[in-house]
Amino acid sequence: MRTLNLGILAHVDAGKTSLTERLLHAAGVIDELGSVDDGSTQTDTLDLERRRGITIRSAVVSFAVGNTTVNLIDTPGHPDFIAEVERVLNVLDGAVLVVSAVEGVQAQTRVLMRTLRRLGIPALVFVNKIDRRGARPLGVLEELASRLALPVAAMGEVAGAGTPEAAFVPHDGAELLDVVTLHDDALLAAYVRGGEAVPPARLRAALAAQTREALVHPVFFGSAITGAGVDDLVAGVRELLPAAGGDPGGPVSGAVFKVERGPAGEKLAYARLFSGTLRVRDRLRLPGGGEARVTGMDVISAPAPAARASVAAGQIARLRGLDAVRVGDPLGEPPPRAGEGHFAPPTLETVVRPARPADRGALLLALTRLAEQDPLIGLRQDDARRGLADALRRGPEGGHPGHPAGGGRPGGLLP
Ligand SMILES: Nc1nc2c(ncn2[C@@H]2O[C@H](COP(=O)(O)OP(=O)(O)OP(=O)(O)O)[C@@H](O)[C@H]2O)c(=O)[nH]1
Ligand SMILES: [Mg+2]
Repeated sequence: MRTLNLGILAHVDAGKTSLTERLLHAAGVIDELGSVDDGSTQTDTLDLERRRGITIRSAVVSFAVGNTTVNLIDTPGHPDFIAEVERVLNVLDGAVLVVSAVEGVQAQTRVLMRTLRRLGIPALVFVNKIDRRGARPLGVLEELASRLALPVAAMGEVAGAGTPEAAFVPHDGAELLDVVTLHDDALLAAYVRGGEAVPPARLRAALAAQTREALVHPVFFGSAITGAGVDDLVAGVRELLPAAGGDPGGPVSGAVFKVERGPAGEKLAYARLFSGTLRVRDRLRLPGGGEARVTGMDVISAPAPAARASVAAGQIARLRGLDAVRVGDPLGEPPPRAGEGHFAPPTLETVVRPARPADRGALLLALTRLAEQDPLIGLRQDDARRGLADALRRGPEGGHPGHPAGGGRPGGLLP
């Protein structure tokens, strides 16, 4: 089996979580389709996410298509939660950028796409909500090409846009030729010699090669709600995006992109391995000089995470035992894109005081846990004001967002 670590990214409300749900359903992982509006999806599991119908934390799910295991990471679209997206970007092999066929390209779409391109992450575009009144698939395709200056390859067109019957009609090969020959001189020469007789398989292979190099972004159209175009997107994910590489025999190198607490309060660290094989009971060096032992691990699988004795390069694991680990930490050798910040962090400082002084310890613990899950939150204790300052600080003062200097570490609270 090949593994593909795939991120779903978009502006707020574009339909990422609905699409994730639809993909799980299409892959047979879930029998019943959950809905964001009813608070019943697989990935929006926090109480606040369900009540508000928004995504706050990134969530990992997994499904298989053909010989590919896809680890899919649903991310929040609201700019306030950009830190979640930031860490996820470091572990992706590919991405699906979702754009609403009604609202079109938004400021956040531009921020995300620019970052994906800077990092050279291959990305497909899914123009969602073609069933909604006001859907304008051609206009959005044009916006992608002009406003984002994106080298796009429309993989088809929409029939009945703006109606519940809206359908995706895939292009046949001839229509893809124009885009693909732009970056493939050999193919262009074959085309010029032989007219339109370029075999579809050759065209598809050229498109896959160019997509993997992020030279071109194939654009699909569909609806997460009706399911239109979703099978074509799945085929595109399987055929056009690259599998995770990495040598399972090499030195261990990984990156933690999400931290959460289990039912008993134990820390669970989601990490992607880029190289090597990590086993239960292995000791790992952590940033800040400490060491920790992996006491258990799961891989994400349906219907529940599955315990494993080891994970290898390319895979995502949920690790136990790394009590001091923080989001963004490298594991073992520095991973590619280690410690890079991709977005300008928000700047805001706020003082938090317990309503009852006796709750001070509990408040400190809660804020410490918040800070360990969000790399952009730095926490410091301000005894002069007997308050806890929960500071979101930027670059030089706060250190790197992933490793805020001193005060950002739970252990480094100011006296
Ligand atoms: N008509 C229609 N509505 C959709 C479609 N996809 C999503 N929606 C609706 O759009 C709203 C937002 O959907 P979500 O899936 O939560 O969007 P999201 O991108 O995950 O939102 P955030 O995670 O909060 O950024 C919900 O009310 C969905 O029911 C679609 O294809 N068609
Ligand atoms: Mg969502």
